Amino acid sequence: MVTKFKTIYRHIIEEERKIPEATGQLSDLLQDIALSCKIISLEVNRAGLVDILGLTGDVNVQGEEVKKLDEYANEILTHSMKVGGHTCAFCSEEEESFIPVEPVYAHNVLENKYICHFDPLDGSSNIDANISIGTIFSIYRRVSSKGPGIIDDCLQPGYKQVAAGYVVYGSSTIMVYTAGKGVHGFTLDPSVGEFILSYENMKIPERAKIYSINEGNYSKWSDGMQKYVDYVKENDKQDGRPYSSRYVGSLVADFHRNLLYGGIFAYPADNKNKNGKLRLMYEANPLSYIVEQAGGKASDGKTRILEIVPEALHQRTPLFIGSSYDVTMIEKFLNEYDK
Ligand code: AFP
Repeated sequence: MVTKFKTIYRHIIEEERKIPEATGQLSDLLQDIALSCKIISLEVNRAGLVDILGLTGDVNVQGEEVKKLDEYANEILTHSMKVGGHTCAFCSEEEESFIPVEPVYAHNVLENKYICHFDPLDGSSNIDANISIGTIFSIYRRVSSKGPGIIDDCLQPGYKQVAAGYVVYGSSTIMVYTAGKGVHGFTLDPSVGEFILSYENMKIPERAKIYSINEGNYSKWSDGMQKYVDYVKENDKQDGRPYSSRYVGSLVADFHRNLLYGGIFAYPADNKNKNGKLRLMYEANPLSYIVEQAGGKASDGKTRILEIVPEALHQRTPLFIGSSYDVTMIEKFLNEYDK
């Protein structure tokens, strides 16, 4: 049970103090991201008023252009990366290519030793219906030595992440992150504007109660995939089946619920999309790092997601992520029926 108030800032700093050689750069970068997400959260909460205060593309009463929320979120994070002094490059799901960053503090090349990937507003098609959406981020150490980052810095396999996290803009705004020492969640208290520790050392139940998948795609799936979904719906009380079905269609929201209650999220390949829909660098890798830190598992059906060597920034991958028992079970079904 959490008994005392701890802000995300204090938590990050306390974690950093446990590592004697830490320079504080990662802590600063995480804090920049937390601040950006607080700003995005404010705007997400006002989304329902856009039609009243002015449509996107309009000029509002302050003479500012009303931006689409995903563009707004992208601009906030982009600004934070450019001026923060901690990244040598960053990659946004909204941008075609990576963005190299000139060192802000030219006297100290160590200042910009990180790379950040982010999906500024995932699930943005849900905004108009007031359904939870999220920001996802992931941080790597640069492999180049100095100056603005290069593509090799940005295309590293997921096991090289040093931190990852997400923010759900839901009934509350919650930020969950890992820096390789457990997964911790913080709820935004809007009255004081602070993320307060609300879930310490999160662990995903080993076995799922919930399956999350867009079942409208059933007829396009492989035999193995169809048989797995038939299996979780079978009546076997002793084995805990049928599972409940929950699918928001907003990855962060589906993932967060499954992390808390135990669940399996699947976005498989189908006969139209051979690599599924989700993006390795912006969605699959960060959530896979988090789920493993929480005791769960993530796979593309054959390979551990974190071991996939990326070839392109926007590469897609099938994704099976959540309670470890269930990810292993899907792998077995795919292996047995999809020769
Ligand atoms: P959008 O950002 O285009 O809404 O996509 C959301 C998403 O990438 C992810 O958040 C969902 O899990 C997934 O797509 C839902 O995809 P389907 O609509 O095909 O089920």
